[in-house]
Amino acid sequence: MKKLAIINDLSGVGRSSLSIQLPVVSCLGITACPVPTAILSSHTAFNEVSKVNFSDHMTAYFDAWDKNDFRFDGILIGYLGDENEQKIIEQFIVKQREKNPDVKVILDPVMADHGKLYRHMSDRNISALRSLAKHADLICPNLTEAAFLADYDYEGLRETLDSCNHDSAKAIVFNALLSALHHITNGTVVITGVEDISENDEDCLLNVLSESDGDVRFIRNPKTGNNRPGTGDLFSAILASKLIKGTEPENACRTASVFVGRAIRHSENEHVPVTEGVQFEDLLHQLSD
Ligand code: PXL
Repeated sequence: MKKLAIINDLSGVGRSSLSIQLPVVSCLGITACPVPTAILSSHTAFNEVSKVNFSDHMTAYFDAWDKNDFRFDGILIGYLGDENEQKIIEQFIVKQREKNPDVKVILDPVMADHGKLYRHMSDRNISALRSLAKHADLICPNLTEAAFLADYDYEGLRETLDSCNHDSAKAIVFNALLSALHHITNGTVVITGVEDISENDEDCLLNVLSESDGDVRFIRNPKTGNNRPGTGDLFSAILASKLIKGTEPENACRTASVFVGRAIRHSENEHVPVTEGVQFEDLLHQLSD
């Protein structure tokens, strides 16, 4: 059975990060090996949050893994407790690549959404994530994170995209942003969950996939409800699991985005409060089929 190391926070309430990724990865038939980056009482969209970073313990954690000669088929990185974790994670990646040159590193640069950094995030986190992106085979920022990584003005980018009526115009805008992102990573880039209106005037979520050979593809799904916390974590967990099982990035993105769309629709139908994320538990069987 393939093994995926999942480096992300453990948040008690709100279905984000490890809380959603562990069951999803297991359900996809992959052994999920968590590395907590921080322990939070809930994700940071709630008013009261208690947060403890794991950075002081992470080196010993990885050293023990190394001494046991644990090897992984993939490494999925999400929310960092603080920017000091970047170097420790980079050392872990380098050692794993020595043991297994085919290990796939997937970075979801979790730091922001809707034009704003999450609470506890700063410029230092942006630099740390830029540095980690150099080691990644694939990065999957949302539009805000892509703008921060590429040092673009988010509002300007959003306005320009909104003024484009056709995909050919949108492709020009995305190509410029993607070329900046390909300067910080040699890997594939997927810009996820971009709010979009299709050429038939339907609200949809757009994923923009760009492999390093320069081919850019748009993957659209109908918008099925409100934006919710944890959907990026859900997307990246499915994407990473599919990639290490050998699925091509485009198909992996399609599977991930269809499931995220269903989970959002189901959460709307069940009247789940937005801060509680997506109700995925009773849909998990659809992933294992
Ligand atoms: O889902 C992204 C995420 C992960 N981890 C923490 C968060 C968020 C988004 O708010 O607060 C702690």
